[in-house]
Amino acid sequence: MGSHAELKVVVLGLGYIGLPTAAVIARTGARVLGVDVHQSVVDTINSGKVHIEEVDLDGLVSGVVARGDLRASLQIEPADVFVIAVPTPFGENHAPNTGYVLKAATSIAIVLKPGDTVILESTSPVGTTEKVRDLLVQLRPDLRIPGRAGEQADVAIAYCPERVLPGRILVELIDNDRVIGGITPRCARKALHFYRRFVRGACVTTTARAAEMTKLIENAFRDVNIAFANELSLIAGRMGVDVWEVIRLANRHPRVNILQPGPGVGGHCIAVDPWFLVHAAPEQTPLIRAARQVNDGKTDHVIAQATALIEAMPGAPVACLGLAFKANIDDFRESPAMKIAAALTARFGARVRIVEPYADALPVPLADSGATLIDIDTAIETCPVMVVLVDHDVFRSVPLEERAGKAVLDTRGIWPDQPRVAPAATGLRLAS
Ligand code: SAJ
Repeated sequence: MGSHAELKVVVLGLGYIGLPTAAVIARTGARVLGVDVHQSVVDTINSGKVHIEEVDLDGLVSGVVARGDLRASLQIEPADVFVIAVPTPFGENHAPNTGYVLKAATSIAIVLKPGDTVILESTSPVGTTEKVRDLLVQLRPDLRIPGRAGEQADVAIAYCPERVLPGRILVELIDNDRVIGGITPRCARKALHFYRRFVRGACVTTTARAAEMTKLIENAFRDVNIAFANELSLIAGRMGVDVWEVIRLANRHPRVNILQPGPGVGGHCIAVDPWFLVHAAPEQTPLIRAARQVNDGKTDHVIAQATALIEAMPGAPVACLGLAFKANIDDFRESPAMKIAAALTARFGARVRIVEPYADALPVPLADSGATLIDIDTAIETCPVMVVLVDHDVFRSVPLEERAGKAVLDTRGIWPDQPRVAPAATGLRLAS
């Protein structure tokens, strides 16, 4: 690795993780090239703009692009450090697809030279970094590749998972601890040196396999714990108990910390990553698999509850509050709220009104459904039925007097003072 001022870094994949990472590295004075397969993404970044919404990202990117520290291209170039941040979706039967990772590694092989470091950040099945290593062995027989050439390798290969929370990416990129897994200990130390440029959190080294598994179990931990909360919401619904109240009470125990129930689990990580573990060890993962099913089943449960409520109020306009996969962000992909809203508009058409302060227009799956996008004030004035799907702050702050007479299905527990009366025909309790 050269001195700080002249370090050259290539980041492959300029999405929700790659772009912020590239920009943060560029801010340290490294010369960063971002590589993406989409011309529009490359053009947007080279004009100093961003194609994704993330707090403070626009200002950071425009600054580093203006200074010439960040450029984007379709073409890879030689560098000292390569960071792979491409997607790892799952395909049929929840089998992880590492095709983009291996394609990125193939392109790196063309420009790789002695002294370089290759780091995989994409969430990956255990063993993927070794696959990258094997690919490089195959494509570059002229180089001594680590783990195949003892400690006398020409290049370093490591896995370092991103673990940032959408909405707090720039803060967490700097402050979170990092787990850095090397193909060899020397690889881990080389990668550690790179992360120390911009990470204030602790950087802990381990093996590539352990680091890969660490990432998967973090998100599986959260999925299992949300599933527990969602299962509690179903039990509490049957027993006529307010689930949020009992969770709050149980959490007063010094060793209990139950998460929040909701309409299901969305986003691109927590609902996906546990499948990587289930796929790799199907016999050993009954709990992780059940958690996935509980969380997906909660979305279907909410659709059934909302349908019963709306049918019990014939003709009344219905407001669906929120489409995003979680509070206070504009990301509608893999969102349970979106799935529920789509099911309700498919059934009830123009009776359904959508309130989503983070959308300028109805997203594609809803655009042709007859549903309309309205603001929260209009919803309060015109909709006797409300289905709360996202806990955006703007919804949370609606006082009781503005919603007192309404039939409300509150899947997020944002209105604890809402009278829990449902139209008799539904037989529902509206807390969950
Ligand atoms: N959710 C609940 N109840 C809760 C917490 C969350 O229903 O108590 C739901 C949310 O509404 C949302 C989903 O879970 O639909 C996921 O939201 P999240 O805020 O838990 O997580 P993400 O997907 O935004 O980010 C996660 C984070 N992982 C962990 O917290 C272990 C983040 O640190 C990871 O970097 C990210 O996944 C990732 O990229 O893997």
